[in-house]
Amino acid sequence: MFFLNKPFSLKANLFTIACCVLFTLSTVSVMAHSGGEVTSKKTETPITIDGMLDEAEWDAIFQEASPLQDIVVDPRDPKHNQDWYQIIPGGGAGADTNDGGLRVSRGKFDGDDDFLARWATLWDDDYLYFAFDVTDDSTHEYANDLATRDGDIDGIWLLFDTKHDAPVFEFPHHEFETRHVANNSTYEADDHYWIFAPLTAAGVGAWSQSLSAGLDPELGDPANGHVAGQKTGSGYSAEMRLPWSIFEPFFGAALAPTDGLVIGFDITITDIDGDAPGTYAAPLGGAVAWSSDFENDNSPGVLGDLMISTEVVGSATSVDPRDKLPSTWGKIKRGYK
Ligand SMILES: [Ca+2]
Ligand SMILES: [Ca+2]
Ligand SMILES: [Ca+2]
Ligand SMILES: [Ca+2]
Repeated sequence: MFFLNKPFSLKANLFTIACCVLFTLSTVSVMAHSGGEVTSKKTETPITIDGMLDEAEWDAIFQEASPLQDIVVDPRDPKHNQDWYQIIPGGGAGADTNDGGLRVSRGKFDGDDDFLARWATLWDDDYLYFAFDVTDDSTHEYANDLATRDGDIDGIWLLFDTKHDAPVFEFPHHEFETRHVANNSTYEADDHYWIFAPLTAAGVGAWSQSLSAGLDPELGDPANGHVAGQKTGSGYSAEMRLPWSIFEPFFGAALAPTDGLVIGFDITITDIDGDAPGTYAAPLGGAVAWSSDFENDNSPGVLGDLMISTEVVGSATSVDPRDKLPSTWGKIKRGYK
């Protein structure tokens, strides 16, 4: 150690400590708002929006995403092995329950056959794509008027903070206090969400509800082919494509998918069960979010992060992903009706 003199060593140590502090601070400041992080990779082949998740691109990205990205009621169950957070009851106007799972924000779930969602996202120059494979023991087509959302649905909410500028809240031990966030974060002009009903008597549908409760003229018109769903042997599947132009009125300019772009993002899935179906409330129904809880339609501060990557899906592996399809996923695919 002859080449190290003491002053240099002290300086080096101080420098190291300063770097560590700065690194820690910078890590904290760039953390996702509620912990969820997902990367959307590029697809070179446009996705066919038919509710069938049989594209090789979906196979490839689902293998990367599941089970760590699945929406499950108890992320710490060894079956899922997710190291995410627990919702602290009290958000959502006091309606959070946690009944049936750590991340359940409404109602009660009775296990993975009652509700479990595998999902993935891709993009190309025209669209941001989503695929959902939802396990649901009691599926229901929405049969009411599409122009207004009339009653609760088996449906999917996609929520966006297009400028990714919602306030950040830090909570220790992955215990997320949505009540505190709700009191300090509200929807602004760049924040928006859409509600999708993948199973409808009319074929497809979507609502836009954060600024007005009406049917979204672009996403909600079946003729545009942006949303499709299918019943499966275990529940239902859904595919959506959101034209990048749909974000422009909220973002205030063209939202271009560039490498490293981060958008605030979350998902809520509402589950109505029973015959006739009830609401997304206990005892049969429920609602659960991917990254936060059902406060996400009021408070963009609870959203997670969606990052755009220009890496082409499947390009990192030379094997055909269909040969590696997990048996459960293969079973689900075979269950399409
Ligand atoms: Ca498809
Ligand atoms: Ca269910
Ligand atoms: Ca915002
Ligand atoms: Ca249901």
